[in-house]
Amino acid sequence: MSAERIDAAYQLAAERYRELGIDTEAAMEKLSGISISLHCWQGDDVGGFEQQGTELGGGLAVTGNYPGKARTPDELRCDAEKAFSLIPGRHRFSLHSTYAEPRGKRRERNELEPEDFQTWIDWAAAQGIGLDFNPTYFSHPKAADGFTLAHSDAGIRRFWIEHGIACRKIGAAMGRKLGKTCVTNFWIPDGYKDIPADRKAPRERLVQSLDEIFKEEIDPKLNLDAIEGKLFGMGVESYTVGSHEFYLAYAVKNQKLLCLDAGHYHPTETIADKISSVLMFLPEILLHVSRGVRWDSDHVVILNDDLQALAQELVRGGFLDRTHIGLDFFDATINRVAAWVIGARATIKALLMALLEPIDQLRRLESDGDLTGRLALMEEIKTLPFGAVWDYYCLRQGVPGATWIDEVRRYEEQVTSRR
Ligand code: RNT
Ligand code: ZN
Repeated sequence: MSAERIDAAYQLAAERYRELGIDTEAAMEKLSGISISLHCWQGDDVGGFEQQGTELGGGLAVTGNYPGKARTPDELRCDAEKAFSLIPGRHRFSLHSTYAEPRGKRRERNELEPEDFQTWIDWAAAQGIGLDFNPTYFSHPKAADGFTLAHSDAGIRRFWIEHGIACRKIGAAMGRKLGKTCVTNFWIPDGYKDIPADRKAPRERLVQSLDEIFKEEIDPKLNLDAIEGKLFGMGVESYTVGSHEFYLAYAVKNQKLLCLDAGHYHPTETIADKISSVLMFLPEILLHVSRGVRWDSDHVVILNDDLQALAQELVRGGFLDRTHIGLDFFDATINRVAAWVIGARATIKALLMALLEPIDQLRRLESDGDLTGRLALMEEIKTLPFGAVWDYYCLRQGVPGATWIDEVRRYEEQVTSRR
């Protein structure tokens, strides 16, 4: 569609929204300030560049063998740049420690240094984006039996504690060098396939390990720590040491960021409802925007009811300034660059939709006890001309509208299919 027609459709749409008291310009302005953290691991099926030769592990699984996955850090950066060019707004990139790029000798995970990520930092600086970070407690011989920070062996625990300490320092270095706070997110796979005899001891060990990792104060302007709980993983069905309750309590006590992953709860439980509860007691949270299909399958995020409910909560509650939004999915059955773009665009669309709600009116109906009117309005606003505003936003941000997929196809033909 030509720019003139996009503009004409937008003018009509803006008028329609104005009738409901909604300022589309203000919504787009607000949206352009929201950064989404694009996860490196969609680009190479959570592979990383360590070449440990160990399987993914940790109850994580990536299915599919779509050709063209990034094999080197340069290829991954190139793919990420392509994805960023098709996503409106300025965003961030989230790295796992296994994506280190040592300039000299490869260091073990407990000895990693900021300089092992210098190339990534230089790249992020050139892109004008911030970085987020993740220690990697899987795909490693010392995680092969499924336990890390809660391991009964003090030596193995020590190794993983040191890894956590090293990663926070790397996060702080990223924050300092880029002038943008890094969120370092801790997720561990520890748990049992079958019924444990002792649920308490591993949790006591995890508390001790976390306390040691977080002992050193780090300027929160440079690095923020997040902790991510989970219900279960594959092969870890009966017991997860770092459950939701464990980390919620730990985060409240220690004022850490709680990471809520959309796939980490019972299938009918959504994270949208949790936000206004946990933010009563926590200063900030991290979201792992994901999509579970029947289980924590990490499907590519799409614009479904769950995602819309999530965005509505952030906007209605005024929580955007206290929420770090990260993506977490991995699908190797489709083009990996397209997967990034689909998930990121869906998330941004959901936010724009939420910013275009007549929220004052909805709230008034609710407080007046007019629940009929509330439901009627909620249904009516679903058919407002949102698409015209989205097209216009993409145009203004200098990214393609629905034709972005042509760019990915071209890139596939010229680059990824030749790998
Ligand atoms: C695992 C967690 C975790 C990982 C990434 C790769 O269930 O969701 O966030 O997906 O760290
Ligand atoms: Zn996650």
